[in-house]
Amino acid sequence: MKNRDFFANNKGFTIVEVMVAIAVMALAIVSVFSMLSYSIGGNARGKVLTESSNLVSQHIETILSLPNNHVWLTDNDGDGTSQDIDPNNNGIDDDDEGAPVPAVDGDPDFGLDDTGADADWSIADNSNDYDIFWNVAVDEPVPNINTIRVIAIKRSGLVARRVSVDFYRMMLF
Ligand SMILES: [Ca+2]
Ligand SMILES: [Ca+2]
Ligand SMILES: [Ca+2]
Ligand SMILES: [Ca+2]
Repeated sequence: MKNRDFFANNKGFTIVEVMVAIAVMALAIVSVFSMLSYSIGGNARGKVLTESSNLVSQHIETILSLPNNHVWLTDNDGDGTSQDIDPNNNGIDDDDEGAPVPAVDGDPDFGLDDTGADADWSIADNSNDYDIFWNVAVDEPVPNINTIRVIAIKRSGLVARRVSVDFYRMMLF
């Protein structure tokens, strides 16, 4: 008699109750796990972001300290020069303005966003596992001031991170 009543025993658990309990536990485990991996991901992202921002700042300081005639301050592939020749010379690459402004070379935004072989300049930071690229827009936004965009890209790791910063370099003195 006792054996027959086992599954219907009020003092024990029914199979449905056990299944519900297992489901609730599984849910709890999944949510704890995803909170955990989110926090690990957040930490890694934050670390790489800080790292790449620091590298970009260091490189900007280097560029700012160069003499005006240094080759690193030139538009190496020409896509950052004479790209804003519309009548009002408005600081926007004419390629980004569409009709009726005529296209200049088909490259948007003075080539400032270029990386890899399209970048004006690059250095490999092997010790930190980064590539740093920079591009120069000549006489932008105004004559005798160049806009330079520095881009740091982490090569490998769980999180790909790209940080890019624009700054102006006075070319007169
Ligand atoms: Ca260029
Ligand atoms: Ca323009
Ligand atoms: Ca262009
Ligand atoms: Ca380019």
